[in-house]
Amino acid sequence: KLHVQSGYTVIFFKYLICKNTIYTFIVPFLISMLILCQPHLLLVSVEIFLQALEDGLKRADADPSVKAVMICGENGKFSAGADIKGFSSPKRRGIALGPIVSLIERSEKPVVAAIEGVALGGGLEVALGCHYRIAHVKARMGLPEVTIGLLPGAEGTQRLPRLVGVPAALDMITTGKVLCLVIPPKGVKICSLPDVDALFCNSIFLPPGQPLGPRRLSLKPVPKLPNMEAFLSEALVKVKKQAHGCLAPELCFQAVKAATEQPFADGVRREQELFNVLLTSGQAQALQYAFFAERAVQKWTTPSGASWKSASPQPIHKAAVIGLGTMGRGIVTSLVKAKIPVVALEQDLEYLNMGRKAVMFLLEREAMKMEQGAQTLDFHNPARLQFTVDFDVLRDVDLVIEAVFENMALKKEIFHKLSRICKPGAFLCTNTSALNINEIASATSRPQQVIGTHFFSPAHVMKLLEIIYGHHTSPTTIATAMQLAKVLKKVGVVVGNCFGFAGNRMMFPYAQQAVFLLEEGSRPEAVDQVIEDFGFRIGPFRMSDLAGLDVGWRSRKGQGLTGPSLPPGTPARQRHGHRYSPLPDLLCENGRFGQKTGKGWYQYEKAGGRTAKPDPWLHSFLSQYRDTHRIKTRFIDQEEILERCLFSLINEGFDILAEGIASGPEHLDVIYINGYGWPKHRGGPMFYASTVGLSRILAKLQKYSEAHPDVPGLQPSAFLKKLVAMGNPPLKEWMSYLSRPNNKL
Ligand code: 3H9
Repeated sequence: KLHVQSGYTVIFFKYLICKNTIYTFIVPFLISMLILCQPHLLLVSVEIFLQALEDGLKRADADPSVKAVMICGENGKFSAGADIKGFSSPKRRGIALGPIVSLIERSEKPVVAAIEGVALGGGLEVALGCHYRIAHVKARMGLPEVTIGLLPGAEGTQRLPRLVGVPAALDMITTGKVLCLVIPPKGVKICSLPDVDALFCNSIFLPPGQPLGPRRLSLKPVPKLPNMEAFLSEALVKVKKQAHGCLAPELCFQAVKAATEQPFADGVRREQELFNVLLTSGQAQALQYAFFAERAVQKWTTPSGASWKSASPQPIHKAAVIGLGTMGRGIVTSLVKAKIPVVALEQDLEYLNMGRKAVMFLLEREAMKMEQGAQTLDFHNPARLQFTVDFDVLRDVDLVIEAVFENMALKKEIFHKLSRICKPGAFLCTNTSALNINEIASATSRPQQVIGTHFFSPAHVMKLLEIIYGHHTSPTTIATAMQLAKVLKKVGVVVGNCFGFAGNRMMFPYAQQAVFLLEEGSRPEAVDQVIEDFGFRIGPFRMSDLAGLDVGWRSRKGQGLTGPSLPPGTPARQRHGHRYSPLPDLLCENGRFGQKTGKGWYQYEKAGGRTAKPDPWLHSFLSQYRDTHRIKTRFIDQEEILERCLFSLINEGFDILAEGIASGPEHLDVIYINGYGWPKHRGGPMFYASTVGLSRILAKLQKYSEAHPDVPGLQPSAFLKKLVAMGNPPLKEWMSYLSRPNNKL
């Protein structure tokens, strides 16, 4: 009879004693190296953990009354793997988990891993060393080392292929995906842990005295494939293609390949060699920095002293989205996926019907990707998703996201209306990529509940949510928007209010340099190539063609930089005394809006086509343009392309930090990695700057600004100069060199 007590280990222990067939020796497992998911969980040193595990195993082996060992976690979690912080400490680098995993496997007594919650990285490798693995139906397992620039370094690359075969092991190890491996048998409801244990234990331990040899994974051969060589070479091509210059996936591949070619012990040696290459690589440091940066930005603060510690989010039971253009459609889809009931509103029935069709199409596609998706999302149910043209329907929503196009007058009109109609507690969010949050908030009677939520396209896919507080935005409103980001499975980053906020503001000088480089002699494909070789998913011109050149054109017309409002006599290549390139405007005047028109910086097979081909028309247009403006064409090398684009972006980042728009360099890095395709293995622009060296960046900016004195984006930031003068301090100290936070709000 199962005697249920409070703790999981106790339940298990009692169960086995009652059965009177076997005794358990429970190794108290989750200490240091095994980090649990909750912040309150204990972190103890790797040394203590490994020693405890080794001592426990030896004691169990020596004690004749112990018949079996079970390794489990506490508080519903097995293990999240090695302490990632430990990898940067040279002292801790030498400590090896692999030999302990081998020790587990060599044990003469059956060792069982009882997995609940997560078993990740080193945690799963421990489980692979056990003779049996039992798992809760909801347990999640994976080897995510690749995502922090490493490979499973405790023999996991050698044991996993022996357990699940090469294709599945390669997939797991080279992508780091976390899987729910246990599928409940047909007709079995998902049961609580004690039931599952009982179920599995019977089959594992009976009959007692089963030989352990066949249970030791290191002794098993790697399952053969009829076409292993061909399979591996195809897999390598795929891995390389998806890596975008990141080293870890390819080395993960090499380690698994070693398992297919060499005996276990040699494979382990190869794994170690490759692990050490990665461990000391800058990429691992960058990826581990990114892991912690993503968590650090959750702990937001503002220059006025508001912070995550004191602010509580309000629950969002129902939301509304205004405008069903590209952004609105994605936002509605995101909310439905997060199971938040949504009202979707458009200005008239024609737009509403178009929007409804598009949203349904996106949701059908998302549902197909999900297991039991359609039922779970239930988006045909009007209580979950309602379409309307009537603002009155918004009376009972807790939060509204306005996503109409970037027009201040229109946005203000909508906010004025919302302020009258929505219930007093409702939060009003504006999805804008640049407009002034304070001005939008001024149209309402509740500016404290107005906030910017800048989604990235496609909004149901992109992870970034830039959250912009205005002058009057309350801490509760910020906390609620951050909570919304979490519920939508996005990374929320809180920033201050300025034109373009943090992300786009840094993007302006980058995009500007890219166009200036064309004026001076380069070509779109040359610039894109350099940026993509650096690791960006897509270069600035391919990006511009994808997003549509008309978007920026409309904005520049609105700012009076081009079009009918441009004062007559304005020089073609100058605005407000600074260099300006009319090239993008000229392309638009020629009807070249990018992919949607089949022509932009590139040519496409047809309107809406995706394959960019260099366009001879554009090349001759560029040379005519240079002739007209008497620009001497020169060869521009890769170094100059990279430096002018990236260093001007970084330079703007320093200004943003100095102004208190972002509260730390990690914020800018998280924004760039999650919203702008910055290669994660380079840690984000500010981290990259720290690896290049601030003095070098400053020297280069000085050189380029001397050559282009009319380009403000190349004038080195005062904050950058200060940091260089202070001796190039490490990134985590940068903010301490700002005498006081100076918010421009
Ligand atoms: C490895 O195992 C190498 C092996 O091959 C052995 C080689 C010899 N280390 O994410 P959360 C912290 S490599 C240090 O917000 P969630 C995290 O920073 C490792 N800290 O919670 C945060 O701290 P704070 C392979 C860690 O519930 C707090 O815990 N393993 C670690 O959304 C809560 O985290 C991985 O890559 C860690 N390993 O998600 C797993 N894990 O509160 C990485 C967490 O101060 N971890 N923290 O900000 C994860 O994927 C998620 O954290 C997890 C929980 C799914 C576990």
